Amino acid sequence: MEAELDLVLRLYRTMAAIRLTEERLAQSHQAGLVHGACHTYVGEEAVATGVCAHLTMRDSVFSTHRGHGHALAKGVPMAEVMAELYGRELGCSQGRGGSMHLFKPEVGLMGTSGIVGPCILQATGAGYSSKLMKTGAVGVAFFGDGASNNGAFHEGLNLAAIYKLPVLFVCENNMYATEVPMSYAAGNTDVYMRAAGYNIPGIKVDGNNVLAVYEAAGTAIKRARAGEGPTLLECKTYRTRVHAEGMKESGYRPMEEIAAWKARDPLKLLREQAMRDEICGDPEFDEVHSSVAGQVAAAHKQAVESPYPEGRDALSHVYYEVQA
Ligand SMILES: Cc1ncc(C[n+]2csc(CCOP(=O)(O)OP(=O)(O)O)c2C)c(N)n1
Repeated sequence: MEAELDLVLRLYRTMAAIRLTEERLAQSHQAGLVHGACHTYVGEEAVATGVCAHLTMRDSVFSTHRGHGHALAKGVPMAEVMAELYGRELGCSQGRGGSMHLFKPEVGLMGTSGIVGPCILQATGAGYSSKLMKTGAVGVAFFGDGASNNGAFHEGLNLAAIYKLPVLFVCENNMYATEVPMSYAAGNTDVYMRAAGYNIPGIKVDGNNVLAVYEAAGTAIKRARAGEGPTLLECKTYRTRVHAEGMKESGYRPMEEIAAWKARDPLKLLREQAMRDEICGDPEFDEVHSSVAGQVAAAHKQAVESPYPEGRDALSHVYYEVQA
């Protein structure tokens, strides 16, 4: 087990990397550098960070339209994430995919997707493959509360349950699917309770508390690796920016609610907790924060300096090429 200080600063570093990358991407979107949509993960950083801290490169992550944080936490370099949104050669999908098609199988990031729901089934498939091949790897699906009302949720959880597959289903319940409140879309807004229908553990955790997410995910992943089957982990969280960059707060959620969640910022909560527990204080966090800020600035520079793909290469890197 890592020393507490190392763990706290490691988790903080990942959250800061996601936060500062997202803020840079939001500015880049305003400047017209981003081609296509840009759904940021600001406010939800603790979820990807706490879960991915337990994963190795052999474990697979399947993600959503809001996937930059998952990609970064799983180990895709910042410059490759940014360059992908800027449509450049350096991008992890060679600039072909943009924000919602981030892929880097070498580190186990098996894809972000604009189609809401299927990542649940793909992670189930990864769990099935792991079981057949006896690799010990875990499949992880990150998805929103909106996706939990999609048929893929039932199919994936049911299949994983009956075959006891090594899968972690992580529901990032930020209370809204675009502008539709979960309280309007579901009879029971507690997604974790649905686990009982599949006879698997369902855990609810404060998704803004990275140490709580880390602990709950650790238990679930240990269980998966031991062959005991899947877990549904519901992280209660909030996106503090608009659904997608360029949209406006149109009145579907109260400003006081946004302010209340901003006051529970996951980076701030970790600082406060570490100070209360006398693990470390602002100087240590500030040092990490400024070193991450330097990395983000360098990654952005590298990304904008990367060329756009040549027209003649439009059909390469699109399909898997079998080596002769
Ligand atoms: C299958 C499918 N249905 C609908 C959409 C349109 N859509 C895009 S984002 C979104 C909301 C998803 O909400 P949620 O799963 O809670 O994720 P969040 O955006 O809150 O992170 C919807 C419905 C889609 N992309 N795919």
